[in-house]
Amino acid sequence: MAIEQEKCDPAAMTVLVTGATAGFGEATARRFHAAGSRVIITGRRKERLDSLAKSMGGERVHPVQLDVRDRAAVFDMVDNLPPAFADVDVLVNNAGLALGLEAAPEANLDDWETMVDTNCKGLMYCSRALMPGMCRRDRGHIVNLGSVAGTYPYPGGNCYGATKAFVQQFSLNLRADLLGYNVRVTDIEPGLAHTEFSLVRFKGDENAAEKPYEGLQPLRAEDVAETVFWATTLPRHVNINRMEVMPVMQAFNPFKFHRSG
Ligand code: NDP
Ligand code: 8X3
Repeated sequence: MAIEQEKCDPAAMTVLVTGATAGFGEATARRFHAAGSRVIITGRRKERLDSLAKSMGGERVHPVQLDVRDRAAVFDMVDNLPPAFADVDVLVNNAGLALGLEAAPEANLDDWETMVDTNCKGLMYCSRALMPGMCRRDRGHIVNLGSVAGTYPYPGGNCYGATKAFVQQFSLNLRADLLGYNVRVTDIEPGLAHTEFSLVRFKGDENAAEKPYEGLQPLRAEDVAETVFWATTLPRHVNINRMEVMPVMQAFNPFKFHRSG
């Protein structure tokens, strides 16, 4: 039996990126747009969306100011996409953040709630809003931005790592539920990458934000965008379930022991 090897043509795709105002999301939107895709760019900072759309020449781009934590706004956006952008082929669930690096007993509970609301609930809302259309058209791809922090624990990673473990398992469970449809799901799990992530984590403290990157070459936003682009343009019968991507200069912690005396 001949196996159909339909290559996914980026120029025929409509791609929705959450958190397209910075970092991976912006680089991903630019990567797809440069390849001819129609892109829906979303995020809370409207001036950034407008300037990104302008830099793309205003063609094949639809900016929507959106806070992914606002469930009604997510569904409203999907219901009101202009016809040329309505059939979303690729959802990149990228919007997310880490807040703080305190040990759990001292951590700020509001920060924990913001991470859960954004990284878990926002990703759930966007996925749930777009999946029915993908199933109806029997065509689609959901790419979630997980993290190595979802697999490997580190001090201060507490709630952030747990939200990314949710992303990993949610992605795999979506695969289970979408079996039978030509709808793919991929969890991309980057390691240390130089974006605004650290500035957000350390709440604007530029010195603290730069420390993790000192003396090494972290991933760049473009590196991660390329993995998203690669996974989504593979032939339609291929599903990348999970992909860990680290800088060469990053590896794993050894186990630690606390010894008394
Ligand atoms: P950046 O801080 O550079 O970008 C984060 C993006 O998320 C921004 O566009 C921001 O837009 C958006 N965002 C945050 N909160 C919301 C919200 N409530 N609603 C809508 N958009 C929101 O970080 P990165 O590009 O590095 O991070 C992107 C994703 O990758 C995140 O999920 C992060 O956890 C993950 N990741 C990052 C790694 C790293 O080392 N950098 C490594 C592994 C994973 P705006 O503020 O305009 O809303
Ligand atoms: C971001 C990578 O190591 O800062 O998800 O948690 S890390």
